[in-house]
Amino acid sequence: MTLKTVSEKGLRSFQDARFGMFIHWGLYSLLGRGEWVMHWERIPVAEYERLAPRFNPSRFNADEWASLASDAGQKYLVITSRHHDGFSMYDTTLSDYKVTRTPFRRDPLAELANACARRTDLKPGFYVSVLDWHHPAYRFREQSGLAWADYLAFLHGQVRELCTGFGDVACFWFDGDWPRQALDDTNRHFAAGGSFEYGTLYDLIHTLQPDAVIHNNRHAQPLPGEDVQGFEQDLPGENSAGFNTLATYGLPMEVCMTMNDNWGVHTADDNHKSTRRLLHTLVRCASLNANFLLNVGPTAEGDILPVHAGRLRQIGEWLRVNGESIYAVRAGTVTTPDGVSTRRGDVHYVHALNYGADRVYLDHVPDTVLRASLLAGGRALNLREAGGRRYVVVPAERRDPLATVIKLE
Ligand code: FHN
Repeated sequence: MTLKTVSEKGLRSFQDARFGMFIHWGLYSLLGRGEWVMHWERIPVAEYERLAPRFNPSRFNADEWASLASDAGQKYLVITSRHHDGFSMYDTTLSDYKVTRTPFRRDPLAELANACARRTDLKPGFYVSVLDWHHPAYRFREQSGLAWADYLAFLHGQVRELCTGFGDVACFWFDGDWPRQALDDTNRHFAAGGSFEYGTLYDLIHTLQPDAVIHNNRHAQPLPGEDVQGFEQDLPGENSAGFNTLATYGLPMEVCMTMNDNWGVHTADDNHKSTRRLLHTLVRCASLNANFLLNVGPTAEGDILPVHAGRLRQIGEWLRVNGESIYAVRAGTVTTPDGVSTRRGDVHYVHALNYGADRVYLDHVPDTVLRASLLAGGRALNLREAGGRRYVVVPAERRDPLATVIKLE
């Protein structure tokens, strides 16, 4: 079987988007101790299920989340349709363990997809955990008498629902299959009962949603049909999280990252990254041909934490002035000691991220470049040369404390 891939149009628009919002939201949000709370605290299935009758996020407003993403300059959002806890956050016909069977009764994925459809600048994407700590055909085949094929029918059936019920989807984001993970007595139930039949699954998506890219967070070499190579909590080439030992394989890339240290809301986690650090990560991603999918973990009431919303809005303010250097660009070729660059054709954008001195040195400037200017405001800069090296001087009062962009054309 020849595997399909995403359409050229879909891949281009995904890459052009560069910045997305990741949303981890589910029953675990009620406990406020991260999305792995069921596993870390060894909460039995029957006890965890008792969270469902408590789920009623009265302050959830899909248009507000969509408009925050838009204010941040994000072009797509990816929300957990079902995380490892097995609870479906949409009105699936394939399980009763779902959000529409809680007091909330509403379908947040449908509301978010509709909120995106009302705008022109945002598309929805869906996170799907292939690992399921709850499903009887994944974890409890012996007791339930179900077969692995029953789980596959559920997984593939849910993906079909997500492909057909929510309009245009930007991406499918799979998680929970970590081929290099060591198993022991605490996590033996993570092991799949057979193949996930990715070939069939990916062809289903590429047929029903030809413009949707497929990302599978396998922490391993991408398989045929996967359109994007992912990096979790690290830039390509870095490995602070321990997952990212891989080479890059020439595919478009996406980096996903938490704002603090957890994906799902954690009330004791105040280790929020600064706006500057988050923005620099976005800029560095763009300079490496990678998208940046920045996570928020909303509360069980349906609020995105104000501290996260604030950082998103600050990034958005910077993007409103400097977005030309981030959207629809590709990896840069000009180099600079204290920053990075992006490029669109013969136009180069150099991001001065840290100032060691007045001069911003520019190396590998192609001959096509005749002038330099500040992207913010358009003021011309003299393109000078000393000792065979090009440089510009950016006056202190013109520097952006977050990142200054020099346009070369
Ligand atoms: O276990 C998940 C985790 O909860 C979260 O969803 C992240 C997002 O990249 N992925 C897994 C860890 O690799």
